[in-house]
Parts: sequence; C-alpha cells; structure tokens
Amino acid sequence: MDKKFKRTLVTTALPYANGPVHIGHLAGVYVPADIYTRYLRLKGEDVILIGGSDEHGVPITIKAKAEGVTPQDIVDRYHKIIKDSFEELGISFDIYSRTTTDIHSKMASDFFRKLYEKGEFIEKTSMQYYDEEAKQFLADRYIVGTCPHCKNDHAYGDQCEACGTSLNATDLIDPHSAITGNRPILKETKHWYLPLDKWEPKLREWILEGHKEWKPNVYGQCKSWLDMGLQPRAVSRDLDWGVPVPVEGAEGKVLYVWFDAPIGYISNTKELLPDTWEKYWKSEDTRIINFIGKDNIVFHCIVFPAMLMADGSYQLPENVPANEFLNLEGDKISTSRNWAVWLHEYLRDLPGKQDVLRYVLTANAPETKDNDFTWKDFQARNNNELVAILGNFVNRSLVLTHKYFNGVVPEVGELTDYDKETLKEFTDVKGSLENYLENFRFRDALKEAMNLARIGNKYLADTEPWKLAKTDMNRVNTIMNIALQITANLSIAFEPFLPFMAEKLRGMLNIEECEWERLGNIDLLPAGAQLNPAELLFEKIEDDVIEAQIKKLQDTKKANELKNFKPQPVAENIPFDDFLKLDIRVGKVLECTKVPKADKLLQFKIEDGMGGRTIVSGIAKYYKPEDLVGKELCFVANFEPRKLKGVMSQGMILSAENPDGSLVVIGPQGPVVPGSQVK
Ligand code: B3M
Ligand code: ZN
Repeated sequence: MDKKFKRTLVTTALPYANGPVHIGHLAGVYVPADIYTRYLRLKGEDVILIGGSDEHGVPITIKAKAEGVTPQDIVDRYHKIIKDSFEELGISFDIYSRTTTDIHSKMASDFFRKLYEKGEFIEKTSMQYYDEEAKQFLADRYIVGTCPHCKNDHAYGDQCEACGTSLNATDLIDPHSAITGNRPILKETKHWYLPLDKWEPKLREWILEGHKEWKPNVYGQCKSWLDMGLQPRAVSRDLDWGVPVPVEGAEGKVLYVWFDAPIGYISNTKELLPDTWEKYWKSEDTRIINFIGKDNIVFHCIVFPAMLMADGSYQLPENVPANEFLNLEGDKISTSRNWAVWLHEYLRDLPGKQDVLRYVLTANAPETKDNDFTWKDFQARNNNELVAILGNFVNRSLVLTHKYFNGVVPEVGELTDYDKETLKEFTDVKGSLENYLENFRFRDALKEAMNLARIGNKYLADTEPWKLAKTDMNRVNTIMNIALQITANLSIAFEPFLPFMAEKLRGMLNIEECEWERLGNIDLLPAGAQLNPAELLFEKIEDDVIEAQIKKLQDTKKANELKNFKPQPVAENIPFDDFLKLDIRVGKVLECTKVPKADKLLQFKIEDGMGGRTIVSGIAKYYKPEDLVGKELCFVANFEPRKLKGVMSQGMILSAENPDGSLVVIGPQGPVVPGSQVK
C-alpha cells in the first residue's frame, strides 16, 4: 500500500432491500470488494469492509403497496435474506447494517441540516404531478404513460424501459397515476437542490487531473458527465418513506434516496466504531475505496463527492473501481423479469459450493466489459479448473505424502536445476499477485494464483515421484517436500478468493498461520510435521445439476413470454367473398425431408386427393421430418407456385406462431379425407 495511507475503508454499494441479491451484484461489487479486503487483512493492514441495505426509495414503497404490506415489512424481509446470504458466501463485512436505523436517520438528517445551514442548497419550486384522490405528489415511478419516443404505453416518469430513454414525468403522453389510475394534475412544490455546477471545477480537478489512474470506464464516464456540464440536483422528494427533511416547512418531504444512501456508508461505520469512526472518514491517511456497479458511477464520483465537498470535513474516495455488467445466458439480468441467479437460491440448490461461485464470478468478472455467465461455463470451470488442476494437485501431494511417509513432511535434499527453476517460478507469483490485487485486477490475480497450482501439477507430472518410489526414495523426499510447500502456499494465495477451500486446506496441512508475507516461502511446512488426512477440495459437477438450473431459467423465460404476450391487433375486416378467394385444404404428409443447404426449410410430399403436390415450408427448426410423416395438416392450395432454394413449392402449410416465435403446424382434430376444403 501507498505509504501515504495508514488504513483503508472499503465500502460496497448498498443493495436496495426490495429483492434478494443476484450474481450480477456479486460479480460487480461484493466478491471483488471481499477479495480486496481479505488481501489487505492478510497483509496485516488496518482495513474495514462496510456494507448495508439501502432501504429507502420509491420502488420499495411501490412493492409494499402492491403486496398490501408496509415498506418496513418489505425491507425487513429482504434485508434478512441479503444479509444471511452474504454471510454464507463468506463476504467478510465488518458490519452489514441498513439505512432504517436511528444512527443512520440522525446522521443523514444532520448532514442535510449542516449543508442547509451553510447555505449550500438552492430552494426551488416547480410543478409536479399530484394525485388528487391519493392526496400525494407522484414520484417518477408512480407515473405511467406513453413514451414519446417509442410509444410504449407503460413508460415510467423517469424512464422508458422499452427503449431505454430517460424521461421527465412531464414528457409522458397521457400520464396516469400508478396508485389510482387517475390523470394527475400539476401542482407547485418546493425542493432543495444541491448545485453540482458550483462543485464542477473542483470535481474536474480532483478526477480529471488527480485520478487519471482510475479504471478507464470510470474515468471516461466521469469525464463525459463533467463535459456535459453539471446542473443543480434535487435532494428531496414528496414521499412518506425516507428520512424526513429536517427543516421547517418540509412536512411530507423526505431526503432523496440517493442523498441518504451514501451517507449510509458513514453511519454504518459509526455503528461499527462509535468512538473511532471519524478516523476512517476524516483523516488524510485513510484510503477510501468504493466498490460499485457501473450504473452507480455518477452518484459515487460526482454527487456524493459534491456532498462531501459541501460539508468540508470528509475525505474523498481514493478510488471507485466500478465494474461493468454481468449478463446471464446472453440476456441482461433483470429483477423484474426474474432473469437472474439469486444468491440465496444458489446456496440452497448447490450447497457447500460457495467457492465455486466465487471462483467463476472472479474468473469471468466484468472488469473491463460486460461479460456473460452461463451454467455450462460454470460447470466447465469447476470440472476443468477447480477439480482437474487445483483439487487434483493438492490431492496428489497429500495422498502421496500419506502413502510414502505416513503423512509426515519429508526432508528436502539436494535440489536439481529443474527444482530450482520450479521454485523460482512459484516465488515470483507473490509479486505479480500483489500488483494485480492492488490495481483491482482480480481476474488476473486469480489466474496468477491458479498458475501456482498449474506449476505444482506440472512439477509432479514431470518428476513422477510414484515411479521413483521404487528406486530413489531420497529424490522422492525432495520432490514431495517441494510439492507440499507449493500446496501450503496455495492456502495463502487463495485465501482472498476461495476462503472456504483455503481454510479446509490449512486443516489438512495442519497449519494455522496464514500471513501474506510468508507467500512464496519454501519452508511453510517444516520437515517432520504431521499432516491430517486428505479430503477432496472440489467435486465434479454432473450434467443433471446444470441441466436443472438451465431448465429453471427456461421456465422463467416461458413464464415471462406468456405474461407479456400481446396478440397482434386483428386485421381490418374483409367481406366473405375475400375469404372464399383463399382455397384451404386438408392434406396428408407422405414424405418429409430437409432441403439441402437451407436450415430452415422442410420439403413435403402431400397427398391432396388430386394426385399429390410438393410444398416447401420454413418450419425445420421446430420439427424433425420423420415426426410429420403420416400427419394431416392444412395448407393453402391456390398460392402462386414459387421456387424456394431451387424447389418449386405449390402452396403453403398453415401454422400458428407462439410468443417465442416457434411454429406449430395446424391440422384437423378428426379424420378428414385428403383434399377436403376448409371453410
Ligand atoms: N441502492 C442502487 C443499486 O443498488 C443503490 C446503491 C446505493 S449505494 C450508496 O444499484
Ligand atoms: Zn420508449
């Protein structure tokens, strides 16, 4: 760590307590923050990891209304689920609290009052939508209307989720209240604004000049916000859920959730360290690191720092290593569409596999670009990397030691050049691991740790102690000593990433110590030390486990399609005579084959009572040809013949289209003579 700093305060974005956390949250924020904190702890540094639930904001009140419970009920439910599941995954928070505590309300309220008294806010009145029946102002999400851009009729007052445009509530066409369905009126209301423009020069200097080392995605986003020019931003809302605005004449108003939530980092630190919290927030020798997802960059790099500058007594973050997004099986993770792997469900469905998830999410972390989580990749990384490399090496070294030496660490003898080369390679790992970890490059760091196991595997495979055991036990002593030293090093190197595995491994090696400084040493296990029995560190994940998870997602997709299915609007009316122009017949499939070089097309020979005909149809994705032979179906018999991929098609087979685009062939429900007309 930079000599300037005596201690580190690590914060993780406070997840909204209106749903459980999913793998996207974990990969973006919590796993990297935990790796970083565990690493600093291992080095013996003064570091704390602060987390908590964000329990205010409009979505929580909407969810409560929808369920007929109070917002407090909602946040109590999810806070518990989130907190317990983080703990089970080994996210080593020093405190995981929430923003509905008294300590937090008081701190947020005092923070506001200080800025208010210093004259740091602008008071402005504006016209906002008001629901006369519900007698309340409608926050953005409470107003639904038609998007002026894409005409989606379910756009919200702050954003249209169909086309992604951010909106002002007053942009919506035909706005109505999500509470009563009434058309809201515009009514005057007063709010407090933080003049971000006032802080723009300082922010520019602090970020654009002072923090060129920030990740390019973070730096770039800040630069583009700053270049667009900052505007005053309202920090209060007309709402009855939140921290009340602590000034006279502010009845019915609360602090905007993005004003109070980041103060949660401070209040949670105070809850943890009532007497010394200020040391972590207000002294220059503390390094503050905010782990967040990319959608939170503006709040952490612009808005919150402007609040801290306005207060004047706090340190600004030293780094904000925001990650990009993790997608799931090719689609954006979405809470409302239930398109996610939920942590609490993962822990239930794949018990004891915390480290596997930590491993996969780190190996595939969206550090520089969006990445995709797939269950197949999860399985492959477990089976081919954790089991086949790491687990295999550790198991071999322990099992061989038990076999040849009754589990006692053998003496090391004379080293060969190859031994020396191997040792050099693995002592170098420490430096590169540190370099990566300190620069928030956790994927690379993990690769480097895994490299240690690769070195070990290769060493055993090359030296083949099992062959030498018959002829040269002296050499086997040395080889196994080296293999065991590498194994012991793994228990340190992996501790930040896979803490459950590392602890189990230390148990097998019968060692307690785990100090980062010892990493790279070749005397972690003294000769003569007794090892405990070997156990497997990882087990293969079978196909059925993965298939069950994939099926769960497919079911979700189907359920969403049904929920969202809107039949096509019915076409214009036509006279009966027009219908009669279509000659629809029943036919029987005599032959059905794939059309060569056309993966969508099937070619049919149809018995039509008139000597038979050939029809080509684009349904190859949905049927195996042999399954259709002998079936009766309906076809349009008087279509102009046309050539498809070189085959003349005399008609069109009728099918129905499902919401997912799949096609199902239409046929009679009872026996019909081929050639009969459909009317
Ligand atoms: N709850 C948004 C989010 O979960 C917000 C973060 C607050 S961090 C102070 O993405
Ligand atoms: Zn739209």
